[in-house]
Amino acid sequence: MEKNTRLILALDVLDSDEAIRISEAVTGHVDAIKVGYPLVLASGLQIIGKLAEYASIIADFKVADIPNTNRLICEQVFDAGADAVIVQGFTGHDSLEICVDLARERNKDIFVVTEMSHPGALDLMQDAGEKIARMAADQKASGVVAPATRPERVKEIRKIIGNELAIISPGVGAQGGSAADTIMAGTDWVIVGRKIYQSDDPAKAAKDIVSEIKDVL
Ligand code: O7M
Repeated sequence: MEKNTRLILALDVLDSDEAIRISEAVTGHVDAIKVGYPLVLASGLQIIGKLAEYASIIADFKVADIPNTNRLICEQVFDAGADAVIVQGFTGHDSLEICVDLARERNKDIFVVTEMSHPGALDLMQDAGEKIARMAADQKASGVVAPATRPERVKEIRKIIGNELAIISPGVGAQGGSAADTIMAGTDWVIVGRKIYQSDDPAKAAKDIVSEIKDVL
């Protein structure tokens, strides 16, 4: 994934025509489009190949199973044209390792969820987040997912993983996080969904976030 605008669009719309229209509109303003269950369940896995015409595709399936099942999932997602897959880290080293090995064979990326952005992540996930970040670094995953709603946690996670791994951060806009604060905390890319795809002018919404990011770099 090229690091140009440092913005990833989370495209959680349910209609494939709308997904294509928005992707076309934001071309050049985003470095990647994150596609997850909402869009894929509504429109089929082939949407990944269609959207790959506009940007790199990160498939957000938060893969969280035993190693064999994880491999079967990642193979299909890479075959469909995704450049990266997001996996959960809490399932442990073997479940992660099989995904990272497969991605390496295929020259693709794996991003590992550490601590999530919503309030409920404090119930259980936060305690495990730093250990998961360390595991992702040990396994040489491409990067981790850390919360834009808690820039101080992004800073902590950056200290743990160093500069070899990337950080991608959701929670900007609708969840209250700030793109500028998250970039300053050490994230590489912010992930933004509703603030862009629910806007009357998604291209302008994306452009505005990119200028906010550029202002603090
Ligand atoms: O900007 P939003 O809130 O409309 O969308 C945020 C997107 O990021 C949405 O697709 C969420 O599923 C996702 N996300 C989080 O919001 N918080 C997390 O902690 C993790 C993710 C995510 O992308 O996980 C990989």
